[in-house]
Amino acid sequence: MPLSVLILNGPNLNLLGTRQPEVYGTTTLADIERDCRSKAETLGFEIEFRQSNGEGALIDLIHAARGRHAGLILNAGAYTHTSIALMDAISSVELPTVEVHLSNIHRREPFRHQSYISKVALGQICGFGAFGYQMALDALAHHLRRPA
Ligand code: DHK
Repeated sequence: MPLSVLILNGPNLNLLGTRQPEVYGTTTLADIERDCRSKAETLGFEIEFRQSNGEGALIDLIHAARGRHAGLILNAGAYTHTSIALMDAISSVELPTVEVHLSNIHRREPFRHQSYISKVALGQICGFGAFGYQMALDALAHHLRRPA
């Protein structure tokens, strides 16, 4: 049975491609999903790829991932910087989580430097645009095959 990974995207990421392309690039979320699907195939993973603008909906998806997915890749958008509830959801389901951001949040406004997700994630990948999702899949594959 192949391992399954949930790739979860938060608010405003549905607008990728047209949203501030100088910050987030011109790749759409559909492009990212397509590239994640082919990368996952090479790694022998199944993936579920989702996006929601709602904090509660994201929390529900994380809860539902327990027992169904072996790991989580999360770009929580702006909730990264504000959501103790998302952080608690990840702790509650105990899923190995890789945090992703397209932009380098540490080079941006100070309010973006703080991440609640980092406190419960295996690690954070940021600043490499859409390629960060590919890196996250590799990181999760490495972790799941050789847990620390
Ligand atoms: C995406 C967002 O929507 C922002 O709110 C974050 C993140 C950064 C990204 O770079 O993918 O601050």
